[in-house]
Order: sequence, then C-alpha cells, then structure tokens
Amino acid sequence: MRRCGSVHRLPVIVASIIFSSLQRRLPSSVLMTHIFVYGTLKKGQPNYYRMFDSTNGKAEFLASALTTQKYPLVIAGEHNIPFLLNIPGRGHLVHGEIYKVDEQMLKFLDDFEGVPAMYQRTVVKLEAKEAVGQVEGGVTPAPESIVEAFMYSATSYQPDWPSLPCYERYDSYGDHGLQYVTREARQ
Ligand code: PCA
Repeated sequence: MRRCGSVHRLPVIVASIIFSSLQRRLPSSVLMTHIFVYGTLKKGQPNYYRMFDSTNGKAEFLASALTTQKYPLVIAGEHNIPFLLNIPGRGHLVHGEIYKVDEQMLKFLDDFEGVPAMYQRTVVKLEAKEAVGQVEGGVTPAPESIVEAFMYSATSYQPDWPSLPCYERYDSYGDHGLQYVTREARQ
C-alpha cells in the first residue's frame, strides 16, 4: 500500500509553517495600504480623530490629492453623511487626503464605514498635491504625480442622490448647514 500522500504533503506543511512564521515577523510597513479620504475622516472633520487613535491601528498623512475624474460628492440621509457616488464624469474633481494605513487600521476603517453594506472600498486615481516631504517609513508622492489609492464610495444610493447638490471639497461645518450627525449623537 502506498502512503506517499502524507509524504508529499510534508514539504508543503513545512513551507507553510515557515511562511506563516515569517509573515508574523514582517515589519508592519510591508502591509501598509494607501487610502484616500474625502469626507469625515479628513483633517478638521468629525471622524479624523479615529485615524489617530492607536487602538484602531496606524495612519500617516502622505499628501493632499484630487481625483483625476469628476465624481458627485453628496451629503445624504438623516445623518448628513458624505457619499462619493461611483458615477465618473459627473460632479467635480474631489479634494481629499492620502494616508498610509496599516492592516489593523484598514480593518477598522472597513468596519467603521460599514463595508460592504454602506460603502465599498474601490480604487481611485488621484493627482497628488502638496507633499510634506519625507515621512516616517516612506516617501510622499511627488506633487502632480498620479497615484492610486483605495477610497470608500457609496455601495448603492437612492434615486434622488445624483441630483443632490455636489461638492468639490467636503466640510461638515460648511454653508450648506448639513452638519454630520456623529454616531454618538444618533438616536
Ligand atoms: N468617511 C470616508 C468616506 C466618507 C466618510 O465620511 C472618508 O472620509 O473618506
């Protein structure tokens, strides 16, 4: 009787043990991801602090940026939530910020943004603006360079959302009077 099945599996098992122990040793910079935020996660906006709560993970500002295509950025629903609608060519070039985040922060943000029910994490092409020079553990994109990052766009939307006023730069405290209702303030 041949029992070579288990013999052949042995190198695979050994390799996967070595690989998983190596993975645990990889510096977190290897698992960093770029994310473009355009709404309440931006500097000065109501959820910004969540990106700098170390219990959520790690985030580093890299650069301000502008989408290379127009999108409608609307404020919708009873809680005045900003949503970028995945309808390229409508609305404005949208201003936001690129951050480098670790895996833990990415998981936190996916959860916080209600992926996939409320937002979906999609890839967007951006033009980097003012860079802040060298940052810890990485290099900022050169001004005017084209970079890609993840962003949270609306998973789906109500039929009237595309005809809502749209903004090129989100500000919860803007003239529109549609201040974001924080999670804590919701009934
Ligand atoms: N949070 C994400 C998507 C919209 C929002 O309020 C962001 O700031 O990009």
